[in-house]
Amino acid sequence: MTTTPRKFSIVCIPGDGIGVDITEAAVQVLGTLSDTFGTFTFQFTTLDWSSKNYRQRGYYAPEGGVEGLKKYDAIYFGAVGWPDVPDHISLWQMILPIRTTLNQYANVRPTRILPGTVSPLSACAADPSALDWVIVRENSEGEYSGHGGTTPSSAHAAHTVATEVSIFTRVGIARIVRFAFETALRRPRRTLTMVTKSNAQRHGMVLWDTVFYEVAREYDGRVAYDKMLVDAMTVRMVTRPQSLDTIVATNLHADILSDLAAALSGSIGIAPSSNLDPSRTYPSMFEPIHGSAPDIAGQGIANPIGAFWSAAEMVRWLAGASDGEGLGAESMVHAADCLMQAIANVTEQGVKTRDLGGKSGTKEVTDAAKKRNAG
Ligand code: GGG
Repeated sequence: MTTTPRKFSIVCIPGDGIGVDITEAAVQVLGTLSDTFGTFTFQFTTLDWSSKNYRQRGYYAPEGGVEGLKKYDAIYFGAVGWPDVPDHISLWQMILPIRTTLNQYANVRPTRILPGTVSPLSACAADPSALDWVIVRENSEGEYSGHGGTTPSSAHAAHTVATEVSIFTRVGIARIVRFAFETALRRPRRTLTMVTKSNAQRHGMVLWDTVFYEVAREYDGRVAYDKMLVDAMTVRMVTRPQSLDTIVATNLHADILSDLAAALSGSIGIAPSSNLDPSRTYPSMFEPIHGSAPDIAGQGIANPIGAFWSAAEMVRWLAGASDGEGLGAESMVHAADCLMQAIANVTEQGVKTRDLGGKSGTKEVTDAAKKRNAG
């Protein structure tokens, strides 16, 4: 029996620096994957929303551009940031409006040690599976609310005062905590750790603690849970990685912890992320967590593994789209698993970029992943 392949329209925003290198590599790998399986196809559209664009025209996304993303099935994002544009401009003109406009309130960041790679943690030398975490980052509010101001408006005046107001809402906290519990339910260790700084920050962080324990009652007996202060959490990640599984934290705390997690797993170059709208009203966005790395951009040496892992997460997410009941969904989940296996085979066989201690370039790693996908 032949069935028509499921078709997905993917909008790629390579962005800046190595974002361009690794997005191109991910598109190639996704193409090989869909050819191999034959049950789904991707139609790619590329948008040049970049710092270069900003310098030439004064904007990253044109007016109405972010709204226009709603017509796609998913967004694949590379990296943003370039030395001649202040980082708060590149974040606030592009990536943050996409996350908030498209209701992508859950940012999911898995971390584990890939075969053939080395963690700096001694606890993982004998047992790499000791580090196997999913960090769930609140992605829509908190410290990234953008409220506050500077008086006088110049940051260079002798007595400048600036405020940075974090906004935490009961609705926003409850939905991300519930999402994290649901994630923990599907994990082998079924453990959730919630991270705040509620000893020092007595309003928003205390609201987080309160709402967390309210939601936790729904999961009593199904998920083990505990609470950490963010400073103590960094110590626990380094000294007792095996005691952690799923972690939920605010926008800023989880951003920092996930960079640490990536470094502890061997390199930030391998770390993926999914910006999800769990309601599936709008497209979700998939991007490696690393930035644009201007120092190695365009040299053919960027690690594309974080981009491939993000692509695998995109395929897994698209498998659950509403038209996918039955074999279509099963085949795509299998394809995502195969891509993850291909990544593991590539690193295990020593085809690694410099950040992982190897000598291969982006193209060699990409070709090796494509070959294993097709095999
Ligand atoms: N590919 C991810 C990227 O470009 N990140 C740039 C960055 O600094 N992002 C900040 C954030 O995710 O909050």
